[in-house]
Amino acid sequence: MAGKSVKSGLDRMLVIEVARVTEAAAIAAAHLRGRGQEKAADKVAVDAMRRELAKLPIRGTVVIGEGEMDEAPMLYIGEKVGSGEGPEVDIAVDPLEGTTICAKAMPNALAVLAISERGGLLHAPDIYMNKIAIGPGYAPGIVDLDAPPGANIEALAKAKGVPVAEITACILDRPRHAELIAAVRKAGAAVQLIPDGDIAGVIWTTDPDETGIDIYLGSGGAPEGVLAAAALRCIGGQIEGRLLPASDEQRERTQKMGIADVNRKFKLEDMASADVIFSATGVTDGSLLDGVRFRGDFAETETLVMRSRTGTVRRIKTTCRNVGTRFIG
Ligand code: VTB
Repeated sequence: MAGKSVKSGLDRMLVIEVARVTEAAAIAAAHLRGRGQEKAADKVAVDAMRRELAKLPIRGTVVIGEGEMDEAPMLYIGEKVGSGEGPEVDIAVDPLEGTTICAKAMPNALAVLAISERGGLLHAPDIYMNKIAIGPGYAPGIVDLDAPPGANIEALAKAKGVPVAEITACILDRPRHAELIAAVRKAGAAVQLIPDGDIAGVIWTTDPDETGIDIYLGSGGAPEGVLAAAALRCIGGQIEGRLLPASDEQRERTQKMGIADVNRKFKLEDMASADVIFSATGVTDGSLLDGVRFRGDFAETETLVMRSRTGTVRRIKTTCRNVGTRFIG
């Protein structure tokens, strides 16, 4: 029976299904905006995402999730999700990207999910990754993770045909980035610092006229790096990343996940190597997406959902019944 409905690859019908999943997580988390409760907000987003994933006609395996099985009760790496009928897919989730920004009701918290054909997403451990990303329209390799920041900024300005002073880099505001920030400014470019949320930071590079961001630089979570690569596979652009294991334990964990060379430089195609569908719904207002609006009995969401096979990018405004942290979509 299941065999009959199985299709190879990602059925385009899944686009709307996947959007439903991030909508549900965003609405749940939005109920806890500004409450100073990171963990609680994350938990309701995870619950909602898991509940919605269970309805999807897929045989899914979580490859980027809330953590290892022993540390995360739900959406842990390796967990099987979906109805159990349909294509075999891998799933990367960040039910609440920016738990702290949601807890503080600051801009750019998102609910994020990517789904790929089996084996299409890098199984990255939850450690840091050094990243560099730019938007579409540039020759491959014009920026390089291993080049000094100043050289990358200059190469990008040249390729864009603008003075270096017109380039802006987005960087996570962390003490560990002090040198990087100084080097970018010394090269003559501007720096936009963000408190959290580097998936959005990478996506901003795909539309510099709108966002003012040309390049993303610095270290953040490796899972967020894979999700950002999935987004760029759909929308265009370049990203490179290298894991930054900080201990023997992290090196071992990385190898256990199938990455033999922990120092390897990953390109977009290494992190998102097959067809993907990527979906993000705004939790708080941001420059990528509006956050959830509650209007009486209804909740309104904005979702960016894209599909790599066709490069179609959709923005979906949805109004659905507001049922607290639950969801009827
Ligand atoms: C980034 C950011 C995330 O983690 O990946 C960051 O995008 C990296 O970790 O929203 P540090 O906070 O330790 O720098 C998040 O902030 C999520 O925790």
